[in-house]
Amino acid sequence: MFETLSNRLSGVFGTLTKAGALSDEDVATALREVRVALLEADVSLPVARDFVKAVQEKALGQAVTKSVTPGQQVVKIVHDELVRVLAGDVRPEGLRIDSPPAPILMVGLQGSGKTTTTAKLAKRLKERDGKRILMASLDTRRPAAMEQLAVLGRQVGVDVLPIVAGQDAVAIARRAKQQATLGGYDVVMLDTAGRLHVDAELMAEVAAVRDATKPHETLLVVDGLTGQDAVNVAEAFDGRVGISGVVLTRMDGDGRG
Ligand SMILES: Nc1nc2c(ncn2[C@@H]2O[C@H](COP(=O)(O)OP(=O)(O)O)[C@@H](O)[C@H]2O)c(=O)[nH]1
Ligand SMILES: [Mg+2]
Repeated sequence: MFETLSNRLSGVFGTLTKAGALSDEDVATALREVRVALLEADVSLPVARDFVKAVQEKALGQAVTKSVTPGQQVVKIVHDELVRVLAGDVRPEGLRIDSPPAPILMVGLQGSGKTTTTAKLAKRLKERDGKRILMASLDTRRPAAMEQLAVLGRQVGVDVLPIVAGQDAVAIARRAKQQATLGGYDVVMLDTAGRLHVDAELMAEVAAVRDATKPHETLLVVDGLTGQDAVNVAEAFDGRVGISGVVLTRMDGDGRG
């Protein structure tokens, strides 16, 4: 996403900085192209519109077209505004993992990267923060899912709750929490089953696990290539289950998203 976007913006800015004196018209044309570049990078229409409006106001306020290097000024305004939008106003807090064992519930659609992210996060908490982690797979739907987490656990050197055949998600979650208390773990990570789409059954199961375990964090894992639909998924999960954070996966992927 960022490569495509930065290529497009470089093109727009190249024209601007070469132009020397700028008319209001030049600025308006450039901003139209900025808007198209944002939309092509799958930025939502309201965000792109607000962005261009904010840049426009700042550009007019600083009487850009009368300055000596108008093109560079517009580029700087766009740059500052991009930084502002991407960074947001709030600094992210750390995970609430004091008062052990702290349950972290991982939720999301099937294939979004929950199991992979569970192992990645466990590795990081172990290595960077020196925490003792227990991971448990609540995915009773896909036969290989529990084994997948067990394999990842061996890879990153993190304990995984032993598999007991026939237990449902809530029973496994209870067993995981109990095991984490007895074993003196700092964090117990609960990797849930996903669905292809948001549906009532999935939400009911995740909500039941939440009620049984009282997670300190509920992290929604979303495939970063989903684009705008990620917002709908996040709203659905937040409305029904309540989420405390979002993890975007496949940011190493190409193109949109
Ligand atoms: N490229 C890439 N692939 C990922 C990433 N996260 C997960 N995957 C892959 O996506 C597939 C589904 O991931 P998985 O963790 O099993 O998803 P789950 O169904 O939500 O548990 C696997 O093949 C993972 O290797 C990521 O950040 N980047
Ligand atoms: Mg999984």
